[in-house]
Amino acid sequence: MFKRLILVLALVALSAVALSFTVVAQDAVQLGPITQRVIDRGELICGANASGLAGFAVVNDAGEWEGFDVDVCRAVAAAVLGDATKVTFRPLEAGERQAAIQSEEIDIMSRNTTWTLSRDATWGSTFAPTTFYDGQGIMVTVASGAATIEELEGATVCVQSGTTTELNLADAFSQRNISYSPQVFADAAATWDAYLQGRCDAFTTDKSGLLAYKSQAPDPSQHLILDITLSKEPLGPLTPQSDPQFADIVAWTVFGLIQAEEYGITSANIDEFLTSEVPEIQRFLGQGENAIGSLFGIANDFMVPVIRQVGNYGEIYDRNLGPDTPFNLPRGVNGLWTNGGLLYAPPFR
Ligand SMILES: N[C@@H](CCC(=O)N[C@@H](CS)C(=O)NCC(=O)O)C(=O)O
Repeated sequence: MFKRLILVLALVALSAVALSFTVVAQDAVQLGPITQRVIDRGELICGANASGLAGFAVVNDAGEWEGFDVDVCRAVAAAVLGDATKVTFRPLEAGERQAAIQSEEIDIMSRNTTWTLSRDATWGSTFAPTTFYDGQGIMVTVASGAATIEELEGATVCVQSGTTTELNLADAFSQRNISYSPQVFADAAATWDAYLQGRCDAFTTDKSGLLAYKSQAPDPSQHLILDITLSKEPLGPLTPQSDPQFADIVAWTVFGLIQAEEYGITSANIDEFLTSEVPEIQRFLGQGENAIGSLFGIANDFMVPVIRQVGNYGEIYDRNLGPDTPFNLPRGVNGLWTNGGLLYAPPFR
């Protein structure tokens, strides 16, 4: 009898402790200013590529934004608002990016933007995990006869200002003692037009950008992307640094896209996974008693609308850059770590 009383008292004490933890956990989650304003507005404002970058950010014939970078913003809208369509895209030229992040006229930027130390420090931004590992390349006309960077001695190179491209170009040529003259333009369309009009011998940007531009050339077969990579260009979304919680939401949405691919969870089969009894899957999808999204103050099962409406990383990649697109770009370093690539998500626990 006495033992039973002790047991009951112990259980009561334990549940009181558990209850107070629950209360503490709930109290602790206050929405940060960006998450709050996105929810109040019912829409995410996403900085995007201004001139349209095929495969990454273009407005299609139906007037809708589409592309790899666009889908990253759609995924974040689905995570925070449960609706991937609630995004307004704000076109940004390369040189407009710092001001757009600093003034917070955008909530997030997903615009072929390279993560660098100086941007992290001086833009007042927080970079999310890299969504596309890229590198800078060089394109020339087949007519130029050049096949290597060394053959560009004395060449004129078209490049856009406000980019890492402009800085890397100087490094790459001076390091090899190759003389060149840069033709620098503030907007992408002018840079590309100058190259097409023969005002430059070469055009340089991220290799993803080169593929996009080449696909839009009047005759793509007249252009050659040299077999050289000048730099590392880790591209990904970034947010103003005023709201670390929102930055975490963006980071974990990106990780969630990667993790969903690793688990084989797709927009087509997600319902089967919702009833999975595997603890790891239940946690990832915020099912049962597992606190996941609620720890950020958003829907506990935030990854469910993301995967259902936008798909996992592999689906996003294939839809925009994969075998059924004009790019047919192999995954390479943008594969999962389990396939020898660089994509790796930390545990959802
Ligand atoms: N990843 C590089 C380059 C990004 C970049 O802006 N590339 C140009 C290629 S011409 C572009 O997309 N411009 C489009 C625009 O400014 O609208 C960076 O972050 O600086």
